[in-house]
Amino acid sequence: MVSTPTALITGITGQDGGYLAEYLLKLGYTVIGLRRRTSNRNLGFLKSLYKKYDGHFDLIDGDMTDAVSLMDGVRAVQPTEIYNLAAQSFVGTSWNQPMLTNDVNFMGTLRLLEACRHLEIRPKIYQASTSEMFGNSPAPQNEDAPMIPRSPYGLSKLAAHRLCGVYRDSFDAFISCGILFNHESPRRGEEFVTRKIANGVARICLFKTDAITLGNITTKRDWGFAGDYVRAMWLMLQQDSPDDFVIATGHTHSVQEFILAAFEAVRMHHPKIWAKVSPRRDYPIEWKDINQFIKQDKKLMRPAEVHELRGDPTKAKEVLGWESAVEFEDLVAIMVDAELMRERND
Ligand code: NAP
Ligand code: G4F
Repeated sequence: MVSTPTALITGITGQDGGYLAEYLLKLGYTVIGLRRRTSNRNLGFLKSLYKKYDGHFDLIDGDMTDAVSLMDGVRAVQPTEIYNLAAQSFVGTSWNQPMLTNDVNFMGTLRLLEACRHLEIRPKIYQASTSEMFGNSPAPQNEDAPMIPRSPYGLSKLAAHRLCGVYRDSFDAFISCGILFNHESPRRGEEFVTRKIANGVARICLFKTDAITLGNITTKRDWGFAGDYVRAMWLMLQQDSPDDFVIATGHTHSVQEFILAAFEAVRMHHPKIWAKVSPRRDYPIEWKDINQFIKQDKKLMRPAEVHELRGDPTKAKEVLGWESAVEFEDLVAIMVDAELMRERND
């Protein structure tokens, strides 16, 4: 009898956890998500996976700060692959909660690796590393670019990244690290800038608010679509040997450009809505047309900023055959559409 591969995903309730679970289930995997205890047990869209993939999807309780639950979890599931996505992933919060950030992101990874080290059949492990590890290293950043993080978050992730390298070399463990640049979707957490802008633009265009309050809008990020990026995670674990890969689009845009593109998405795809907001309908929307809707608040500026991220995904293309498939303007439009729908139904 051929047994189906079993994946354990930490961080299943997050943006990437959901897309990855769907992707693996479609491939025929059994997927078990590790989920921490919260007082609100609302599973959101994950609930639908129980029904759709009856017997192939389940959740277990566990917390990255608790070694016992991780040991029990991996022993019970006996996964063939582990995707370690759980994290305190919000960079801004990492200055206010540096110890928690380190405990979850670095120590949590250490606990998980230790839980796997003595298993009879050791799973392949994917570690969610990040472009934040590069700090202000000059763009474009590839796998060999200097890593000089600028936030407690970036530092905790770099420590976990290096730890994975040490376990790979010391114990011959199959651990691949995906150095993922920013990836977004309608499932992005509300505090991240893309979701905040998409929602703010929708609310402005539906006359539910006057402005979006933001921090530094000159910073640049390499934004891709999360649905594309989870495929790269899976591909990394299908290789003969473990390795690290930059996953990115290779293009960068400022926060200001994201704002412009979000209003432009309304003008292009929802002309009737736009006509009520602005009498100017000629292309392109200029900053002077929308400047009135943006406020800046010093409290949202970070103590140290990463100014420009632009990944070089050459290795991922050559080795994994992976390429980002969603263009920047399309990504912005997908997010704005979703927020218009959400706000109209609200
Ligand atoms: P996310 O939406 O913030 O999801 C984080 C997940 O981690 C949530 O399921 C969260 O659970 C869980 N978690 C937090 N603390 C935990 C704990 N103590 N024990 C167990 N689970 C815990 O993040 P994401 O955007 O999906 O990103 C996935 C991973 O990729 C993260 O490690 C992130 O740092 C990394 N990454 C993300 C990006 C990006 O642009 N999205 C880029 C590079 C790297 P709750 O729902 O209970 O909070
Ligand atoms: O959306 P952000 O909070 O994402 P950030 O800091 O780039 O981190 C995300 O991507 C990383 C990969 O590079 C991940 F590892 C990490 O887990 C997370 O998913 O902020 C993007 C930029 C920053 O420069 C920030 O200062 O937007 C700027 N910004 C300006 N105003 C704002 C705001 N960010 C947020 N969240 N909220 C604002 O009001």
